[in-house]
Amino acid sequence: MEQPNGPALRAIGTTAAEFERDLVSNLYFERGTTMESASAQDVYQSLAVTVRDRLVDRRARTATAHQAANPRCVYYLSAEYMLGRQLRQNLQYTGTEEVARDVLKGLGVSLDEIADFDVEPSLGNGGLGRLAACLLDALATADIPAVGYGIRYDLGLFRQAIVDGAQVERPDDWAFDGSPWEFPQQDDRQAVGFYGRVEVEAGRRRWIPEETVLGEPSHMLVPGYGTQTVNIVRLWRARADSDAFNLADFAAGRSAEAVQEVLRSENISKVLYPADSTEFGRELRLKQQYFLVSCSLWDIVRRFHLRNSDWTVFADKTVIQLNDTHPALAVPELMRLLVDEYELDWDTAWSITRRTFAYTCHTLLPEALETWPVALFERLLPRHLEIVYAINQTHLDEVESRFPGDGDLRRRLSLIQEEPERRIRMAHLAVVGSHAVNGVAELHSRLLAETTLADFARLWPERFRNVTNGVSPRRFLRLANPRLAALISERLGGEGWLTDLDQLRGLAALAGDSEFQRRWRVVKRDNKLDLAAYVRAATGVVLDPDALCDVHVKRFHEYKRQLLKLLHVITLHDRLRADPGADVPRTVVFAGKAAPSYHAVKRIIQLINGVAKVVNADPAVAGRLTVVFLPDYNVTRAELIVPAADLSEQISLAGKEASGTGNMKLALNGAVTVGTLDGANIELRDRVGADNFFLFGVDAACAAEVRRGDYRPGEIAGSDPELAAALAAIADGRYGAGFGDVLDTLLGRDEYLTLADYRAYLDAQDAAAAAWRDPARWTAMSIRNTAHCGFFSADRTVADYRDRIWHADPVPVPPR
Ligand code: 26W
Repeated sequence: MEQPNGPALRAIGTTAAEFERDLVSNLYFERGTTMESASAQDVYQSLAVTVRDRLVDRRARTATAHQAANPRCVYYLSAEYMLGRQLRQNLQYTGTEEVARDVLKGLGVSLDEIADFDVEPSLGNGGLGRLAACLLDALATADIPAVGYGIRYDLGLFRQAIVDGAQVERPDDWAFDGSPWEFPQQDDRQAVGFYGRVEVEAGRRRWIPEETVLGEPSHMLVPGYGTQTVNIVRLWRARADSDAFNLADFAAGRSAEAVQEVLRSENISKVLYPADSTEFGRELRLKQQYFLVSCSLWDIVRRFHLRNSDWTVFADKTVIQLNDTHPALAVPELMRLLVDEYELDWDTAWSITRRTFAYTCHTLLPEALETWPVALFERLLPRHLEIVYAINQTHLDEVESRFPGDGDLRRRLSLIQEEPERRIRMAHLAVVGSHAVNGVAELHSRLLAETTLADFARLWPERFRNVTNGVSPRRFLRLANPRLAALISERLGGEGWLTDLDQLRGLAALAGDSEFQRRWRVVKRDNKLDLAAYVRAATGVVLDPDALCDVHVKRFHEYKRQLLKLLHVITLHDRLRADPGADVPRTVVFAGKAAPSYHAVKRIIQLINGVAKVVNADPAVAGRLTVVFLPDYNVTRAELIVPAADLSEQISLAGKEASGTGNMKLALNGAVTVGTLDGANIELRDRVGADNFFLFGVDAACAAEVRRGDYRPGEIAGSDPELAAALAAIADGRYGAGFGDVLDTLLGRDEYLTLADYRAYLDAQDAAAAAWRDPARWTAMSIRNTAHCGFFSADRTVADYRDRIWHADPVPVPPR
């Protein structure tokens, strides 16, 4: 349990001497060694503890301030968090980076070497998980009381290796060497039930679980930037009861059976599901979701009761944001707690529940909208099924009263899908149980209200809002791109822009300034040298730091159209073999993971590596075109690639990418976007100006139209010689045999209109090449992109959530 205001604190000194004293004593008392015999891991762990302790004090004062203020608190429920490495962040947020660098130097050690021992806890798949981390960072920076809840997976998102051009997945045991950033709290364990039956006791329905697992929290500190607030993210780990090990089996030599119970329990938080847009429908996944929800709601109610006793103020003190449908079970779970455990009447409980929850949807893909078989639900969560039915009854009664006799509407709005199999629609449950529903970009929120959730938007238009995503400028500019951050602070007269990103607008006036342009280009080139050094070490591929650095980095999915980028590369290969001057010197960087069972895109990864191998070995294009696939893309890799990028590929089919956040990170770091009118690309183009954005392709309405119509990709291929040549090159096996399956997806259905947008895309790329040939023009475009990215700060996103959904006020935390 957290102790506010703690003992007299030794570890808050800011001088180099005090820092060194604490580091050396942590080495001695935490690791039992001295600098003379310490390993790099020892130094890393001790450095981490030394920095962490400087945050603990702020955390204690935050807890004290929150206890006293009894504020409205934001609880963020997410199955995924991509927090990134913590050491540099915490050094920057405690203002000890330079002190640490000097002290370590004095001890004969380089901070950069030690920092490489910092392991990123990759407890997420992609956009949704990273957004959660950026929002927590911005919440703390805004002094808003908040707790993030998640699952402490033992194994994070798989590590990706490329073997003979193909993705190979390896387990990611991120805490193998122990993570110094987490605080396990065994005394806060919580029992979570599964299966069993429902009984009636004293007229009340009571769930008797057949199986229980313990949920043990460990939290990580979430410091605000330039403020005292330190919030937390609480991650739940499944533990077996201490008597789960079956000694009798063991004594009888049945050792596997002996640990069965233990494994079954701890399996729940063993591994993150690596799917980022296709539901898995596995029982263990549903158990993970209920495990997260049960532990978190128990903790939220416990915190409420620390300061309040009257349930009627629960929704005034508590707002729970559902990060997509993955934690949507929180709706029936809160109802179960209020009605079954705390014996409130149904209507009071329902009113509290609705006023407490808000739901963010992060996708438009039908296959990503989770539904669970009623049969599985009934077996695993029998009481929750009853509650879902009761909620559905209340809901459909309201629908009937508002739209009498419209059976179709009731069927469409029901929480239960009846055909072909009875399944629970988790998005419907989240909408019905929430007072606010938002998409993550203007187009996305509009399409949600017009298509996916149109019937609900008609029923409750007042609930539907938009909150466009944002990114943390602390992580994705200050930390990832210190060279650019220093140049910006120099020209803007300080670091105010880091917590007020609109100040970047001050750079626009310098867009044409030749000296500033020169400095801007030097920064970008030095970042490209860093990337080149890493790429050479990791893949052997040599990058030219003066070439146009063209990046397509994100999860692999057909709608993100990595294949369109590849068709461009193949066409460039053809053009350059015919005319070396056909394009500007260009480096194309691909990076991203594919869900292990998503074979179609794993084939695309193989083809990309096939193309890279041939192009990079082709003397006809040497020095003109280089292609590299960078393995194991994650937050740390993004921090290396984003600052080095010149051209940002945001080429998804319009209407498919809910928002995108990589687009924001790249533009913020001076990359110019080539993109479609999809997700937040639209708002990005509106902000940076159409002249500073290479637009192409059909828009969402047209894409839907073409999809509805008689679309013939084969004919497009037939009518465009360059496209036909590129497809033929694949068919002929120029980049490796047997990629007919990839061609079939294009010449067959071409679900994501890759061929339809090909020519427009090539034209946009030619326009980009033309701009790149004029360094003054390109650099001005680059500077304007950064200058006009203020809107895409996660601080603005949090301010919007505050104004439109959370209505939670900051609680200032006094300095010591
Ligand atoms: C059931 C499996 C599953 C797992 C994760 C389905 C869907 C998801 C996520 C919602 C996928 C995701 O990460 N969506 C991305 O969320 C980002 C943050 O809002 C957006 O910027 C991206 O456009 C969106 O694809």
